[in-house]
Amino acid sequence: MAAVTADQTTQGTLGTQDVADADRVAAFEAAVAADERIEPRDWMPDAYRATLVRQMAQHAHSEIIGMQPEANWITRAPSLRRKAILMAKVQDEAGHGLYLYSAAETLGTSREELLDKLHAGRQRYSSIFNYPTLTWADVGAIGWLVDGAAITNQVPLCRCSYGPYARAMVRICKEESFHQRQGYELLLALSRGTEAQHAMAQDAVNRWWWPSLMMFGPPDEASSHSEQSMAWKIKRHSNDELRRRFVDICVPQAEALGLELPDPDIRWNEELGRHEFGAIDWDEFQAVLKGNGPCNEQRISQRRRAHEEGAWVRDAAAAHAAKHAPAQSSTRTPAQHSAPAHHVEETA
Ligand code: FAQ
Repeated sequence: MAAVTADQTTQGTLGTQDVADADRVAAFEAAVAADERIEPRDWMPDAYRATLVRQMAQHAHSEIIGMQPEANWITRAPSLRRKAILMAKVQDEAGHGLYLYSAAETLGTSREELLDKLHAGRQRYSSIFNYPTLTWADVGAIGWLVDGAAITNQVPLCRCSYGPYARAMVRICKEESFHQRQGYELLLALSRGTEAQHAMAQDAVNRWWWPSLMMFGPPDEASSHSEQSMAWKIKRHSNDELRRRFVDICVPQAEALGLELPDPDIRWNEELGRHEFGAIDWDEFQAVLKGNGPCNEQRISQRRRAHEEGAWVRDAAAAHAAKHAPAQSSTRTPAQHSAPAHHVEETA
């Protein structure tokens, strides 16, 4: 944003405080209207900053909690090839968390602070990761549907008005595309396999379809943040718009896979130029958000345990960085490592 920076305001180059405030608001709004990026040193309204921290933190937490359901299957992958792919995918999710926590740090919130809030239940992560992975086919369903929904939601975030978030999303989306493809390919192999394999793939799709639609958030009329986030160009589309786009993408893919979507009400509406679909169980969504999903307790306690068990890694990294500090460039900071999620047994 070629506008007013914090340095300019603290140096008093804008005259009285009131004029400075009005100028800063005008410069911010003009930059958003012109589709320019807001950068960390640009002035921004407190509420814009708070909204970004909320969304980016929730997003980062989702990436690292989202490692757990699939990590559950690393030791039981059916072949070396599948195991290598799954390990790479789960590691990618850790990397996405890292980019997003780093992007959130540019807004003045440390990774430590955000993790503390997650562990204390004061910040959310995506509802989808509170469902269990009961069979190997769930790995395919997550890739196809969960990563597919994530891409649909996140490609527009590459044009988010906040520069560091938008830039982090570019690489994340490329990696999510690989994740989606591997899930699709896995499901295709099962669908074309034995009768039992086909049934396992269908069962996984039956269980993951509706929760995937919930990933897009509440319906527009119940979405408290959408209007303001869209005005600020943090979000580019409403929750329902993206959900509809996702259904339109999935219907032909399900046909190609030879699998059914578990919704008898899905049908093409010629007039609207899109698919109609059945009612989503928003009571279930709210119950999961309140902590009553099948795996909420397991996910958060596992995350807390992984964090505690990783304390020595963070301490060692900080000690190493301190020891070598004089030899390093002043721009480098001690690495802070978040412990990877460990293997967990699904219980539900
Ligand atoms: N789960 O007013 P809105 C992934 C909350 S990454 C839980 O509509 P907003 C990759 C919302 O926070 C998946 N909470 O909110 C992967 C708000 O709470 P508050 C994560 C939800 O922010 C794949 C309240 O409801 N992706 O999958 C959910 O405008 C495989 C009202 O909602 C992102 O985070 C939900 N589903 O829109 C990793 C993308 N939906 O503050 C591993 C970035 C809503 O009132 C394996 N985020 N809430 O207490 C976004 O695009 C937006 O934040 C939305 C929600 C669209 C999720």
